[in-house]
Amino acid sequence: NAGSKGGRGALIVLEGLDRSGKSSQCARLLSFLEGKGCATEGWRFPDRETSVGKMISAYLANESQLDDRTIHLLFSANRWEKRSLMESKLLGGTTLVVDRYSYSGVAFSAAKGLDIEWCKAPEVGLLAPDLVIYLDVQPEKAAERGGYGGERYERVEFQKRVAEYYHSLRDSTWKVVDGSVPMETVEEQVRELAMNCISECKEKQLTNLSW
Ligand code: Z5A
Ligand code: MG
Repeated sequence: NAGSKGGRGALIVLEGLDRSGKSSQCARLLSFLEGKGCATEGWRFPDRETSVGKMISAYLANESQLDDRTIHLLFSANRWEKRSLMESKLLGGTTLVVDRYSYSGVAFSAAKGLDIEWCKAPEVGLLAPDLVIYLDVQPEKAAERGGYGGERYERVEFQKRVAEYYHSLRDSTWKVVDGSVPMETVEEQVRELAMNCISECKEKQLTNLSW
């Protein structure tokens, strides 16, 4: 049930490989929607502000070591600790533009070698996105954008595995957008998908990820 007169907000997730442009496009979409007077917030996972998020952040910065299953569960816990706030925002009519979500969680951990079904299990029951925009960029092309570390070859190989797992997670909520074209071109497509989604999901029930 939509909790506000205008209907509920949409849960819009951006996914894609490293450097595919997710954060750039989330920011652009957010300011576009704000300009339209649409109640919107930008969220990202990991949310590094919480105590779980601080553990994740230390791990990503190589300041701490955690085994693969432990960090997987922390990423998932980081989404669970935001679930009820996410639900109340959406029911209150706010659209959430989310930079990475459960798909990152599963694809990255599976690419490290963990069983994909094991990876999916802790995500079940989180809110299901209304729209997942996957920014499609070849790993080699993404690597050229800079910000990649010294172990580029290894990273590109890893990103290729991540891309394969992302591919296996695609469902009816996914829209694949070519992320290798100029930012403004990507932005236009993202806007259109988002606007359609926002108007279509107003009266739709929120559902849970079920995999
Ligand atoms: N991770 C996980 O394992 N499990 C989980 O559950 C979750 C995450 C949620 C940190 O994520 C790591 O956590 C990530 C996955 C893992 N790991 N790795 N490896 P993060 O979200 O904090 O990562 P990030 O560093 O902030 O973002 P990113 O993914 O690397 O980049 P991006 O947001 O997709 O791209 P961007 O910052 O918008 O753009 C990158 C550069 O490309 C920048 O210079 C732009 O100006 C440029 N760019 C962007 N778009 C274009 C186009 N269209 N043309 C040319 N240049 C462009
Ligand atoms: Mg980013």
